[in-house]
Amino acid sequence: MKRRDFIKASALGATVPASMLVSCSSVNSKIKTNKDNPIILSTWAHGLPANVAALKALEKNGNAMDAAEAGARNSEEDPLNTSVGLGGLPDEKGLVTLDSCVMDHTGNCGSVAFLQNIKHPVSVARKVMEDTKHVMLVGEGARQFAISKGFQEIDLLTEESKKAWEKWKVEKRDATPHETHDTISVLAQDKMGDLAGACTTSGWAYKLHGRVGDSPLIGAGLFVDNEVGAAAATGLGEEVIKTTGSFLVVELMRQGYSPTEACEEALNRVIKAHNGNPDFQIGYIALRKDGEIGASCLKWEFDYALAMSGVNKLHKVKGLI
Ligand code: SD4
Repeated sequence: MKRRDFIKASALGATVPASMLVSCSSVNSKIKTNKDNPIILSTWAHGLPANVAALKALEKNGNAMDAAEAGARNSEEDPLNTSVGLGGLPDEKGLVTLDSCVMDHTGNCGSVAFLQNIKHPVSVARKVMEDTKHVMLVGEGARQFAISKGFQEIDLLTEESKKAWEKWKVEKRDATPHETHDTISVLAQDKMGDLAGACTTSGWAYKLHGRVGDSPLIGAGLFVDNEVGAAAATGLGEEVIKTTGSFLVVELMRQGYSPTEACEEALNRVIKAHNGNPDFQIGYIALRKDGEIGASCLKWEFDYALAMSGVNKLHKVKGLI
């Protein structure tokens, strides 16, 4: 039985012998490093300007973490993006609450959740990573931390997002994350071949006050393993959390799945859990250490922006079901 077939069979319930596990864990040592060929991979169409900002950070001698952060900041300050930072649609109470995380090539990570009134949660997440002994700060504590680090407080609700929320309050219609699907995840590989990622969102529009999604959760919204690859998610956070989606994608790549196959297999778990017919969207992007990239989504379509070898282009994948 080929390794891939064996792994698939074992996922269906067969036992994995110890010899196979040893063989699997050594697979990652065979993944070559893509060097001197930076790659930026981001979710959705606003990934295009995010990639440009990320590439600029690399040009200024930034590393993969600088690039991923710069890309995420680009969407956070765009008032037209209704799922991220400024202009992000608020929760049921009309409050914009932000979730974000970063992870670098050393396995270090930082995260903020339920953060309010700060324009660049991704940079606060990075400060948590670099300046504290912790991984995650939430709510009022995260806001106070941000202010202590010099971040300015601003009102993130724009005229447009306020109007949209007022309309929703009258209609009280169920909104779903795939209606306002603009969460940005940025995966970056610098010229040294190191990987890093960032994920940032205002989350599910009109969510319950206090709701936190997958985007600030390491392993769910984002995961980076510098030996293997990086992955990130967009879509219905609750379902990404239940399958530890981004971690799963990276682990599948470690086991020999290609980046696209890994994204698909992670989504297959969700499809199975929903009897073959999930009525929501999840999209994954994956960047392997050797520079191969992949993406997949559950339903409809999903756009991702890929910048490499001097070309920054939007690509589309069709849903698996
Ligand atoms: C969340 N995953 O808060 C985010 C939403 C999202 O594109 O990705 N929208 O669940």
